[in-house]
Amino acid sequence: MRARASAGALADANEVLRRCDVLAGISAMEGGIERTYLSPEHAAANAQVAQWVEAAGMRAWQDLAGNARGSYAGATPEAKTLLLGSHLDTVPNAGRYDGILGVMIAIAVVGRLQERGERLPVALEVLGFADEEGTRFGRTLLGSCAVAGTWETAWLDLRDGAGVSLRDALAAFGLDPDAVGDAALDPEAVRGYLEVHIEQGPLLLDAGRPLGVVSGIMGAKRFDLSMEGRAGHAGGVPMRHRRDALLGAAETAIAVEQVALAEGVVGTVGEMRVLPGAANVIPGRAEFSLDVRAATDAQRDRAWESIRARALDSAVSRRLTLVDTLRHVARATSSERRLSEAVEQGIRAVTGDDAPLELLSKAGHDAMAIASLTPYAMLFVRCGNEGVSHHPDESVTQEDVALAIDAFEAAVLAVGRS
Ligand code: HGY
Ligand code: MN
Ligand code: MN
Repeated sequence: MRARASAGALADANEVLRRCDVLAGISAMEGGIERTYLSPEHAAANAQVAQWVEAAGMRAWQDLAGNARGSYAGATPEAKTLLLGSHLDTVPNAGRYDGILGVMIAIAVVGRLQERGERLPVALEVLGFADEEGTRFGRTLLGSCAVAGTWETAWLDLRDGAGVSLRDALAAFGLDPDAVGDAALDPEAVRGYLEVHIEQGPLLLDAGRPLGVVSGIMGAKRFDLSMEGRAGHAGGVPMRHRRDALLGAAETAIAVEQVALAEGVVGTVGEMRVLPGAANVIPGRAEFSLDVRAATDAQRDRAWESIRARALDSAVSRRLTLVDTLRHVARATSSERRLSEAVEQGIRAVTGDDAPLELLSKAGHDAMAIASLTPYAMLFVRCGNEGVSHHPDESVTQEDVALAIDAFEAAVLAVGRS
C-alpha cells in the first residue's frame, strides 16, 4: 500500500506546516517554544490564528475561556454543530506540531469547503484550545473543560510558579473569571468532536503507516508529592543519622518505574525541587510531581496505590514525612464507533490501507475533556524521529500532513452529511 497525496493536498500541507512554523515563533522562550495559558504569547497566537480563520471563510472570535474559535455556518440555521480542533498551548521547550497541527488542519479543511462554496447539514466550529497542557497552573484541559461544561470555579484559586492566581491571570487577559463557565456548549446542539493530532509515539512509524485511528485515551492522574526530612551539614552529620529527603524522593522515582513496568501502566516523575538546594547541605525537603496513566481508571488507581505504598516505606525507613496532593484527574475515555468509522473511512480512501491501525492514546488530548459534552473520534498522524514529542525534534512529513488533510476532510464530510 503506497499512499500518494494529491498536488493540491501537498500545497495545503505546505501552508499548514508554514503556519506551524509561524506559531512556533510566538514563544516566551529564547531559542525554543513555550506558549502558556493567558500569556502575551497566547494572545498573540490567537490574533494570528484569527487571521487564518477569517481567510478560511469563518467568523473568528475568542470565547470566555480564551479559546480561539472559528464558526462556519451550516446549510440551515437550526443545523447542529460539528466541533473540530485541538490545542494551541505548549509544554516548555516544545515541538511545533503537538496540538497546533490539528488546529491548522481543521482550518485547512474548512477553507476547502469555503473555496467550493459548500455548506453542510451541520455547522462547523473550529476550536484552538487555550490550555491543554496545564503548563502554567498545573491542571490540564482548562480551555476544553470550559467548553465541555466541566469548569470548576475552585480552579480560580490555582496559582502559577510566580504566585499569580488563575483568577487574576484571567482578568489581566481581559476575561471575566466568573464567566468562564458560561463558555459551555449545549450538548443537544453539538453533533460530535473530531481531532487530528500527532501520535507522540513510534507505533505508526514502526508500522510504516502515515495515519491511524484512536480507539481511546488513557486515564491520567497527576500528584504533587513531598518528602520532608531534616537539612544538615554535608560533612558533620554521620550517614546513619541523616533524614535525607532527596533519597526518599529518588527511591520513589525508581519505584514509579518498577511499578509501571510490573503493572503495565506509564508513570513519570517530571519535576523535582530539592531544598534548600546547596551542595554542602543535606536536602531537608524534596518536592516532585507524579504523572500516572493507564488504559482504565481502575488500573491507574491500583498503580497509584502501589506507588504510594512504596513511597511510604521509603519515608518510614528514612524517618521522612510523605505528603501527596492530587492535582489533576482525567478519566479514561473511548472514541465513538460511528465517528471513528468515518475517520477510518477517510484513512482508507486516501491511503488505500483497508485495515487502518487503531491505537490507544497514551498522551492526553482535549478530546478527553470534550467527551463529557459529546462523542469524539481522533485521527493520528505519524511522528518522525522515533516518534519523539514534547521536544524540539518533534517532526512530521509534508506527505503525511497532506494525507491527513485529505483523510480529515473525508471524515468531516462523512459525519457532516450523515
Ligand atoms: O500530557 C499529555 O499527555 C498531553 O500532552 N497534555
Ligand atoms: Mn502535549
Ligand atoms: Mn497535545
